[in-house]
Amino acid sequence: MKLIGMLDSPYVRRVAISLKAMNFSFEHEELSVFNDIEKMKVVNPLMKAPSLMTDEGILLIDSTLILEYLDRKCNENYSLLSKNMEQFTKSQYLIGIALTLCDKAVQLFMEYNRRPPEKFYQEWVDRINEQLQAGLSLLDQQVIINDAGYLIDNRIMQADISIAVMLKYIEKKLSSIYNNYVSKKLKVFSSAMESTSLF
Ligand SMILES: N[C@@H](CCC(=O)N[C@@H](CS)C(=O)NCC(=O)O)C(=O)O
Repeated sequence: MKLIGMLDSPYVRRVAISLKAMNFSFEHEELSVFNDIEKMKVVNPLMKAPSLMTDEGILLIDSTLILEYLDRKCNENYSLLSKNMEQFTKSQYLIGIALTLCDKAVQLFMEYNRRPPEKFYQEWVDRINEQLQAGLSLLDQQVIINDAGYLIDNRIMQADISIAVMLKYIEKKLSSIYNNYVSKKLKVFSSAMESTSLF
């Protein structure tokens, strides 16, 4: 399998970390959707990352669909989604918040770094800021770190990975949001995850 995309993308990173957690061997081609457009178009004409080329030569797009494919393919001991319905539902809930926060964080970064200043869209930026603050506050209320240091089970699962990569993206790209709106509990969780060998 080959993963295509840059690790500064939270979506690419969640797939890369999950591939390792699921014990897959894979190649990684670090192509940027902005700086390597011509090479990217050859791999994926839709110019989206992550893209995953399967061993059968099928190109999968969208981190959640890629992870669903990998979860079905992996040895079930390495699955990152619980078979227990209560844990699974909690996990999907937390991943939903994490992915929405990823979307909003990427959109805000684009507003500040890609949109021409004369086209700056203040109402949209205000809306995204409100969504980021609401999502981070909700996440803080909903996250319970267990004695093993994880959120769903006694080992790392997809919710842990998705929340951790989202927090790191915000820390690196939107430091004022991170400093002002990410709770102490979430910062401690992020540091703990980032210090593990998978990350
Ligand atoms: N929902 C998608 C989002 C992926 C995404 O937006 N990736 C960005 C890079 S961080 C991208 O491909 N941007 C280029 C574009 O949207 O045209 C996923 O989970 O994979």
